[in-house]
Amino acid sequence: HSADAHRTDLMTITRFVLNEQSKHPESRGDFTILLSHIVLACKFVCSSVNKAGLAKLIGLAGETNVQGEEQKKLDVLSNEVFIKALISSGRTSILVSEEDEEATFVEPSLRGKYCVVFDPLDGSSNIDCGVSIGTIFGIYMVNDVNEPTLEDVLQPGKNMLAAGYCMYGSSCTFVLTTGSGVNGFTLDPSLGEFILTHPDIKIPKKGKIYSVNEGNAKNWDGPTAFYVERCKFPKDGSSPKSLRYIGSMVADVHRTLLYGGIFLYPADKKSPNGKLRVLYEVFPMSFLMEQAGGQAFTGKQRALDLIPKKLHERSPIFLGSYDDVEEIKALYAAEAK
Ligand code: P6P
Repeated sequence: HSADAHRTDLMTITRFVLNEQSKHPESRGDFTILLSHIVLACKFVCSSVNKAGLAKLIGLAGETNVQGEEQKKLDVLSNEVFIKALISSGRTSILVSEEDEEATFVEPSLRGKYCVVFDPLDGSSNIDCGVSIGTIFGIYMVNDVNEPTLEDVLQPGKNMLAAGYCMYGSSCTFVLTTGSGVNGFTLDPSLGEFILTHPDIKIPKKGKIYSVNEGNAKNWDGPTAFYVERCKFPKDGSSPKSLRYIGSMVADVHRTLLYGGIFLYPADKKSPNGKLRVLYEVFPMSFLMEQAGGQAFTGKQRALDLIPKKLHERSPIFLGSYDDVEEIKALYAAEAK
């Protein structure tokens, strides 16, 4: 194969997932159908996010748009799009969204064997200044499709079958794991297809970047404060790490996945469980990090071992390069003694 042959070998996310499916002969293609609905919803959100800026600038957004309808906030619109797409896939039984206090139980005639937990537009407070934002999702198998219960979405993250995010930035990037590695796809707007651009992503074993909101330093506990201090004033004569903090989880995690380093949202005195939500922020990103050769830690345990008690509960999270997370684990272990 010459180099340019790869350029024409267009591997789309649809073909990629179908290839995965062919590895499971018993599969009836339910997951492939579910994922195609998630991908469609992401394409819609991508186009809405890209237009939002313009709509706002030329005054369409305001109170009403050209059709005189009330212009929906993007996160509300995104949530409706995902809920409708997931229900119409006929492959889900329970949906948990960051936007909805209660879980959505799909009506029996449209029920399927999957449960989807998602944040339809994470970091949406950053839209107006053009910072990248994203959709984050995780997929569980329902225990009994005839009797879906909240227990089906209060499973530890290690039970997730798949997880991913779609980042709406300078390009639209979809990153996915189905439990055998991590792959990245970039939307080609002219084709309307996600093309495989980052096959088999592996996070560097150790990085040179730490990513945390230093503005919370006053409230950090000992191990976090000590770790961050050591990032800035290394004792072993190595050069200090760089600080990169965007404040949009999908963007910060995507950079960490590709460049290496560590992303921290620790507990602090104000929020003893940190800020990020277990089901649809911590679990999907932790699953992706482990699948890419990194790790994810809550300050007490492996993030994916956590068993959530409430749909929207939070957890501190330290995720990224294997060796970097190992260092903070050692500091928390020493404190626990
Ligand atoms: P802080 C965005 O609001 C978000 O939920 C995540 O996307 C992001 O990582 C975090 O909050 C930023 O929080 O407290 O640093 O502004």
